[in-house]
Amino acid sequence: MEYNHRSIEQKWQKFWAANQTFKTSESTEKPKYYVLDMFPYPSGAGLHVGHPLGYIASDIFSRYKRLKGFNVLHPMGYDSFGLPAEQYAIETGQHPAITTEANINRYREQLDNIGFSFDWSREIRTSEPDYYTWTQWIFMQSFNAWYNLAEDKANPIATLITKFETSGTAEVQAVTDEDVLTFTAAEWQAFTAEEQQRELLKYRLAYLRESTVNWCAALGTVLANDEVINGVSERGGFPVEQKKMMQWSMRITAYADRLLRGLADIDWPEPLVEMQRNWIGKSVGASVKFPVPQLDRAIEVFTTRVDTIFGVSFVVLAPEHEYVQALTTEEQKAEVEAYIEKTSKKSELDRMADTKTVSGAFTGSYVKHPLTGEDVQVWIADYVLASYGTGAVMAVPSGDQRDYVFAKHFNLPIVAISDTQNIENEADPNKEGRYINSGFINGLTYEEAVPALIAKLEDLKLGKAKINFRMRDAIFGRQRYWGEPVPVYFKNGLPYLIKEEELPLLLPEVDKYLPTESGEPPLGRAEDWKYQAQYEYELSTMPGWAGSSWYWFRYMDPQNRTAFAAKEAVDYWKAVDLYIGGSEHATGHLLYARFWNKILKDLGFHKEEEPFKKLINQGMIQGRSNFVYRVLDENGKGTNTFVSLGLKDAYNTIPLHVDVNIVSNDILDTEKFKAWRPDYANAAFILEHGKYICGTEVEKMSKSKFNVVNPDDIIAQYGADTLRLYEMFIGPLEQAKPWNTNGIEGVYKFLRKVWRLFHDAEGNVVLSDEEPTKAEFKALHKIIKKVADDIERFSFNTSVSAFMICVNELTDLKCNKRAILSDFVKVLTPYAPHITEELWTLLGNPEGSISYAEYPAFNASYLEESEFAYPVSINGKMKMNLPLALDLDQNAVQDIVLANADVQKYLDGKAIKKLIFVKGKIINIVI
Ligand code: ANZ
Repeated sequence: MEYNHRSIEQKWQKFWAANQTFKTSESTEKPKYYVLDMFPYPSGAGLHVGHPLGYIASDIFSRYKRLKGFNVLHPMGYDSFGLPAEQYAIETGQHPAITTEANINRYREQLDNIGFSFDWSREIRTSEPDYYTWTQWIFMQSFNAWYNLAEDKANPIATLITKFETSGTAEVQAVTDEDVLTFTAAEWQAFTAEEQQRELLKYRLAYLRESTVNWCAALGTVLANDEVINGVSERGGFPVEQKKMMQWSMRITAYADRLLRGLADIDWPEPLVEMQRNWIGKSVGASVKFPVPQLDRAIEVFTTRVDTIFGVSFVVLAPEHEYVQALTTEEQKAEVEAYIEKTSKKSELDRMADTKTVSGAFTGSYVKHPLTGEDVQVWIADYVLASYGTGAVMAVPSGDQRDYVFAKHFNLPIVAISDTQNIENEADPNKEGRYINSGFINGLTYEEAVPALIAKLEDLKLGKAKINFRMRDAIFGRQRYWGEPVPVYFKNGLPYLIKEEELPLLLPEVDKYLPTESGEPPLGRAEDWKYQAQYEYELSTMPGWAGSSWYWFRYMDPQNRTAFAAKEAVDYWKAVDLYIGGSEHATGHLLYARFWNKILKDLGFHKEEEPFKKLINQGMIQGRSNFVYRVLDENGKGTNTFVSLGLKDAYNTIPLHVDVNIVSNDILDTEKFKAWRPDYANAAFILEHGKYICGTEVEKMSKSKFNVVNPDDIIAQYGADTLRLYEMFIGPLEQAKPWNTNGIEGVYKFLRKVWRLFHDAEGNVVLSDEEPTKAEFKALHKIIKKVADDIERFSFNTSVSAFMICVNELTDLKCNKRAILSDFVKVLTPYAPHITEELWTLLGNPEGSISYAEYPAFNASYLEESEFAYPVSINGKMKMNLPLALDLDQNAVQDIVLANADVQKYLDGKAIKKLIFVKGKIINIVI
């Protein structure tokens, strides 16, 4: 029988499904291993060959780990809430649940074709009520929790209430909103229930607060910073304004330091760790107060350079700072208001990016320098961000470039504060010299000055050491339909949770997936949708990241109706051992998932500080586009003639993308091209050597570039095993690389060669039970070692070439020994599971057991050489090679060498003086 990938692959895919071969349970003696893929958003376009890259790698790893005796959890599901389905619903009126279901079915079919060893009995979908019940439940846990700094962990809110009841705020160290009250136990007791709720909201991990958002009125929604480009929405180009709104937020900042520290304990790619580190953005510095006598308050600034405090020449507030109005004098009012109006149109991102324009306005007021008592001008400028630090800076033109440019522009003083500073053309923030013009720190070094200043400021109660994080609390609401409803209702303007037993709060039906006429989110359209028929529910839904921030737990126990996962399952599977996915999730998903993991840990639901121990980013597979060259006439108009790549320079042409599926090895199928589009039906071609050669370029894989390759097409032609091997073969997993089918034939040929090792020319199975030769053992044990080493290093591409070498060797040796081939298929099965199942059966094993066979043990002695071809020299001149056993001693060697007929010829009857012998290296005869 010839190798027939189609029938073999279908047979085994059916077998695995029918026998639930990859169904995993917790009750086993084997050690556990959890391999997770980033689950897909099921889009309408289906999978292209880039998507399964990571899934193939993780599947190889999972299959390998099973062979190594591990109980492997390898699940798959769908991140099925999200914008595209909703956008489609708006355009077509089709319920997003329906398109989502159709897309999932299509994904499933495509995934099944590739032969993954997923435990499909554990499939999850984030948009199913069964699942989002628990997303809502986790939200409730966060609402019912506060961050206790004394224990450096979240605690149930009940413990905070107890503290308030017994000692007020005196004993409480918490991460909170800025405007918390200070009160005694008696005062707490005297608060009304609503006052108490309002105060607790400032402590909860999930809380409501007013935040500045990018509001797009035309789309009726808040947009993330990266959805706003140059002040307009990325989608549709509608105007976006900065607006204050009550929004649900998650107090991720409470975890900033733990999120940072945790990075040291996980094995993630360094660039990714660095991105998270920057995102968290820890700055060590000081907060300093500049008294404002006229308001009887102080402006607090955050600085990382308290040592420059004597170089302060003015103070700058963000235009949104709460003191701006009170500080603006009558004379400056018009200017300040005009400036605020102008700057409100810019997003924070634009403000950070713009380092060129210098703009600002003087408020007309002064504050007191905390150490000199001198008057310091107060300005507003948009280079100071409202949301960072305290929204105010002490400006030191000699130390900070933005302050320098600002001072130059507005003619404000610039004073050098260090004897080594050169501030002719720019700020010189050096810390090397000794201080000058700096009061009591004059003559000190940086290391001496900082503690002295902090101590002084603390004495004066005008400052203290402070650590600041760049990270902001995460906004947790979208004014959208297709997401999890927030399980909250409002009474007198205050939010309350629904009862746990009332979960899930189902996503209600609406007539249209658009905001209401009065600008409320789509859920505002739901009829009779009220808690206890009277209280308004929260109308925004959860953000895209909610469902993916805990999904790895659900796979541990997906059908559980009484918990997000049973304690036994969570204790058994613990954390994800290997997580594979794209680097685009570096700061979104991967940060939020770590955050929720820590909340659930703090509240006692599991014990793992970090959810993903090892993480690998698979590189992007780019498209390899093909071009045809349309000839232009003398007026520059396109003709219907196309010239081949090599001849195009003789013509005036424009390149056009052509569907890569009608091009093979860069040669265009001209008949298919004519049939591709009606206007090409009469196309004429200028060929080279009888062929039309297309141009190529590596670009993003996308429909508009006609370079999308569907794995289904590859599988139909070559089979899933070829696709799997080929995806690994094209390059290192982590690297970006173009898809290029040119080499796929070679991989396909390799599998046919494997097949032929088992069959004679007539296609009969011929296997021998003879003892293998040394050479056969050597070829086998080389691959046993190589593949295990490669997989453990996640170097999958190198294994594929090693397989090819091994099969060539076995073919040359005409090896059909059962003992060799049966180990060989075990080594190959993670990569090519279908053909190896079939061959395993041909070897006489019970059907379908290769997935749980044992990875062959490596025996190093097979790789040791037993013979060496010695170079034999006479008087230092190399004459010949002589293969000899390596265990011979000098005497035995001498006997053999001298008896050798060729050596005799060279000696020509002469007597030898001596024979120099170095084991494994040389033989030199001296005559
Ligand atoms: C005085 C000073 C002197 C500063 C000097 C720097 C150099 P990172 O490291 O990013 O935390 N700053 C503080 N809050 C700000 C805000 N809301 N918007 C814009 N800038 C702000 O930087 C902290 C430094 O950035 C602070 O230290 C402050 O300027 C500025 F030679 O204070 B510095």
